[in-house]
Amino acid sequence: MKKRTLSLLLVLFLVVSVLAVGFAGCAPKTSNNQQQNKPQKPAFKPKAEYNLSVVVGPTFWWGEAAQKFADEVKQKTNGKINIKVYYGGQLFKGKQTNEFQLMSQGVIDFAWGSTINWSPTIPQCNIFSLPFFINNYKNLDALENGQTGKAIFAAMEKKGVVGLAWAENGFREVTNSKHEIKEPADLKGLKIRVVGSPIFIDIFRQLGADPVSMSWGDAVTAFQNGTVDGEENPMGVLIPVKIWQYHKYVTLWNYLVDPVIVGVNKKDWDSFPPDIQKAIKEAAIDTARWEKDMCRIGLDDGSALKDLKDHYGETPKITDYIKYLQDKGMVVTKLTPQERQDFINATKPIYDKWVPKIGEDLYETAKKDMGQ
Ligand code: X2X
Repeated sequence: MKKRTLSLLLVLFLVVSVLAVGFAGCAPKTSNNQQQNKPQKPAFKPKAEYNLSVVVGPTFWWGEAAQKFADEVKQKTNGKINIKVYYGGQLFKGKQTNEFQLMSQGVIDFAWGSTINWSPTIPQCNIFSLPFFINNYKNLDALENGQTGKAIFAAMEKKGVVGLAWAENGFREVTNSKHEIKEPADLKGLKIRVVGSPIFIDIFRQLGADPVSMSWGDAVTAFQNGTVDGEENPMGVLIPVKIWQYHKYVTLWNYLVDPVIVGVNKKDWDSFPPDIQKAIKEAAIDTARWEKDMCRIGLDDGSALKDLKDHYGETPKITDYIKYLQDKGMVVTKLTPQERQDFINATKPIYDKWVPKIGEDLYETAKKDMGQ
């Protein structure tokens, strides 16, 4: 009896062993190994709230787009990712050139930031600030979508920020309260507020003006108090800030361009599962496209207005920014090719100092992207 039980147990053991080996053989080996070796990633737990930094206020298209982005992210992630927009530079307490650094440290999670404000940390961003280098939207798009854009995003990523999309501030125009600016001599002695990036001080000194650098918040106070004679900004800022209240003259010289980048702290980004990353990236691209359209209405070949109507089903209130400024009483000056050439010649020395800082390679890459 005992012997029989023992033999039965032995047979049973053998059968179970054979079956177990058989099943193990059928199971996909890699997944088996992966399961054993891979450390279990903790389930994704989003922060209750992510913050987002914008220099300007909610009435600027740039500011409006940031809120659209936050809304779209919330909707596309079924409420999992909740972004709060902080306007007027609240997150960097006045010093807009600190925005990138704070984002790379994780104090700021997301930002819709100007390349001018980020260029003290990412010198490659100064490529957009070389005077009379980019000149039109076709060149700008070629840079952003080409190797130049890739190189800038790579440089950002090395410093802890992931670039999600290219939005826009725009081609910057010079305004002032004294007189028309048609040639470099007209800038002589004018006190011009410029942004914190040092290339702007160099450009305006080179042109004979008296530049003073200030953050945006202080700049608006300086316009109101008349402590500066002029400033330079794109339509997307000039119109919402109602620049005609302070300055009568605007010269459309398109001397340089200011893209806005939608960025996110890399640690935040890496914490998101792929489906959340995809949703955020799509929202960034979609809202950046809308914002670019808003910045370009009436200034491009008509594509921006058409895209707003066809893709977003929108007809904006103002469709001709230049006429709008004229209707508000501003004197709008367009340069003749010769006048423009005089400014180009006068700012050439800026390249000698700044191309080495930006990097000769990137400068050559940018020219290639533009087909030059
Ligand atoms: O400060 C400016 O002039 C502004 C609003 O255009 C930027 O943030 C670069």
